[in-house]
Amino acid sequence: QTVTRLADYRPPLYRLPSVSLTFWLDRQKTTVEARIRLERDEAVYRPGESLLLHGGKLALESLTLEGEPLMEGRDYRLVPDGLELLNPPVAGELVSRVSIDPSANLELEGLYASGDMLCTQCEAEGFRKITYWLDRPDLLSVYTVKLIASAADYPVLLANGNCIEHGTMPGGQHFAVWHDPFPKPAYLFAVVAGQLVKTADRFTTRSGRTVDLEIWTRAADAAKTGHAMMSLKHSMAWDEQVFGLEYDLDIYMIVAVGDFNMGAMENKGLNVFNTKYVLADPQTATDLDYQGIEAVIAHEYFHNWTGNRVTCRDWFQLSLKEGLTVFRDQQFSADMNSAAVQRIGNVRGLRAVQFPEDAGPTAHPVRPDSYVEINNFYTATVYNKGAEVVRMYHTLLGADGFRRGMDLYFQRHDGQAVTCDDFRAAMADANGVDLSQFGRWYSQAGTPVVRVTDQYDTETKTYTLTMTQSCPPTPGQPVKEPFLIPIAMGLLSADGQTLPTQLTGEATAQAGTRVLRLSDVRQSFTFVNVAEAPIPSLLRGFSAPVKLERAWTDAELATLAAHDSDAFARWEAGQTVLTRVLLADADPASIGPARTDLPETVANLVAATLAPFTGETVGAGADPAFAALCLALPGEAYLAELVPVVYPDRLHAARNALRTAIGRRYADDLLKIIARFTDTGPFQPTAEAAGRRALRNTALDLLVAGGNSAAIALAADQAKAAGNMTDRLAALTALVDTDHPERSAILEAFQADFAEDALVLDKWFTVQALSRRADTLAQVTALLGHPAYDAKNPNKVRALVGSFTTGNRAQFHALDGSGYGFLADQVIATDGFNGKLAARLVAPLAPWKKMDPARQGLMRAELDRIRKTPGLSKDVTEIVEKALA
Ligand code: DPP
Ligand code: ZN
Repeated sequence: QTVTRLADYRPPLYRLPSVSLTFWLDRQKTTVEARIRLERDEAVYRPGESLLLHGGKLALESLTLEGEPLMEGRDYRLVPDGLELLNPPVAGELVSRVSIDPSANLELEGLYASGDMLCTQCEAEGFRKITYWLDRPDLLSVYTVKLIASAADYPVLLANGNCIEHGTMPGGQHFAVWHDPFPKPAYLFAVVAGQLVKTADRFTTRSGRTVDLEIWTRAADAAKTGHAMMSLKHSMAWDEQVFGLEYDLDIYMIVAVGDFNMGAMENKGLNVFNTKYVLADPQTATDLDYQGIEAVIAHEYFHNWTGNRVTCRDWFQLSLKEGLTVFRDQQFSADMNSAAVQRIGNVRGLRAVQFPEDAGPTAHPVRPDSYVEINNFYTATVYNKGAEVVRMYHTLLGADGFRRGMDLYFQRHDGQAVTCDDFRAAMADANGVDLSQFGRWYSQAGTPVVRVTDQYDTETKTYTLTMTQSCPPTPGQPVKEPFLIPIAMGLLSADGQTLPTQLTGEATAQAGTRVLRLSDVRQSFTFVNVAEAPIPSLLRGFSAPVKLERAWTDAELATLAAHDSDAFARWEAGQTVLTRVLLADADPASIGPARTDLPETVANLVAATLAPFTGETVGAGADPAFAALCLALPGEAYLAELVPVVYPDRLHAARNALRTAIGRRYADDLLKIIARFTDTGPFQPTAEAAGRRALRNTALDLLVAGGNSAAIALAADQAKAAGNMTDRLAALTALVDTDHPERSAILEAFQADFAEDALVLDKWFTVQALSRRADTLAQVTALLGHPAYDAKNPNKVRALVGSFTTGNRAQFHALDGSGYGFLADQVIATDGFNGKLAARLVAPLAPWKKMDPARQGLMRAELDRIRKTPGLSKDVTEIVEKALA
């Protein structure tokens, strides 16, 4: 395996300032001509060096330099990675002609067919599958692209930038020429051709320019673009208001594509999106889908500045654009919806996916040091932990300081390809602070642990918090240096009042949340004039991606859950209560029947959460969305992070038993909530309305778990007839766990109702893959043969196979090894045509060392079987070898 290392970075030997591409588009045989201006960089080039132009799966038809044909062997050589120019000139025009077969491209990277359209995906290294090129993000060029195709088959021809010419040609052909004035790296290149219709709108920027907004879809989907368009306009306005960033081209296009490896792609002026993140209407999309669309539309739009205008020097810096852009889309969603609810959702996601990654065999720093296949580093660590790292600048410097840092970053680096260190330097220099220690967040992997002890002195009225930090070893990093950790905090009295905080040496006390900077391995913070022994509220808003431990008493947690001024901290205190019970119940030492009672700590928490919604009127300030989150038990993936040895069945059983107990004991209150929050008017996709639906459907889920027959009957009705997909799917999800006599008929009817809607069928596959019933793997295996299933379509594979292996932990980890065998079969089959998708699928097998001894051997055996498969992609090989190392 070839390893690429950050330490080996060299700037490109050549500049390619401009390129003209001509595409003769055809499904089976597309020809691409590239006219490239070559200019040697004498500061980098070493005499005698050849020039490697990257290329993969290209059939070379001709190659000339300054009009002279080049001869293989003498002038160039074809090598596995591309084409080597043996005596590259100081400067000149290189013209290549290659052909490619989009219909055979099932890896969905480069130029490929999706349905009857043609489209591209170039990030990270797909452009080399279109033409020979120096395919690296620090090589910026101006592109002019001519597309030629059958006017009947491909009436719409799109590329980056502005359309400067179009017309018809003999033989039923037509053409369009696109020019993008902004120099860009090849990974932002895009082309789309097909039978598409556009939904058009306009946005006027704050400087008064008009931008055409176009969302391109299949004709049947055009009616479902309204939410995406509105989200785009909100994003454009938000980026102007919050960061002073305005859009730069005259046109912004989004194309929805049904076959896509990722969520979406920020190609300059021509985003290509997975249909999942564009199309919505109330009958087919859930509240979660609406939120996902808003977030991803914003994310790709925000990339225009953080990613495109300022891009990455090399792929090790991926988090420079992704961590920053995820942070920006999170802030946007927080402003558009409930900030607390958004933050809790972000943290739940981080804990469910990134914490396990950081603790497993593929753990890597936010800025990795090496990779075999860069696609394996589009991870929760680079994206979501990267966003937490950016959030910490914001917490440490404040909103204004962060903005100053952003302004300086753009002032210094607009039009450049830069590093995470450049970003950190801009933040430090704009604020006159030293952020050198902060750099360890980029270079050290692993989730730090902060342990807190405290002491109150009644005599002197002082209170001392002592924090120690450590970080577990990760592959290649046995020892860690201390991090700079911002701890947002406050103090509460025993009855829940906010206490002012005054650190030793400070002249006055502060009222609200303050940020302590933990930078040493062990550090104490002493507060003076503390009237009584306080309850510390720590890591408010989840101010750092760490695990914080303190031995709160049950009474303290109840006070925090009821009274903390920070909503995240209130939620977190409740989660700690629930987590304690679940971990005790799942402890292998506590063999016994599943619980039927409810511990008082949990009962008090649930009662307090439900109370505002069960009286005559809803309590003032009570937020249904927040209540729904408080009633959601910690996920099994997160719980697994908290135990030394994982018994997935025990965690699952403990969680089920607690759900059931809550559903039984609070049946009356939960039924009242269902009645109170039953939607009567037309569907509104607002955060408020979504919050009411969330609380109502959480109540339904708990009641069904508790075996409540009225609720089960209601779930059946709602699954058949609810007027919106949120309620319908929630009911179906609850119902599929049961043995309701109509279960199969309802599932069949749902499938029939949406037989033409690929995205709803994805939900239908997922709902069955997540069923708690013991026959689920058999069902999933049968569904692989369903006519609506398509093993080549990433959304389908993720919906059925991925949902089962990541979302149905108890059955995936069945002790007979059937779940592991199933996944290995799917990985091997998928790897035959799409290594990128297969490498994502294999992840649940990787953390075998954390499992109980019986499962370890079974998982390992399947990893071994995958590794021995002939012709395995380097994508899967890299993950499997790390897992087995
Ligand atoms: N760059 C894309 C995104 O995260 C993923 N390929 O927006
Ligand atoms: Zn991104």
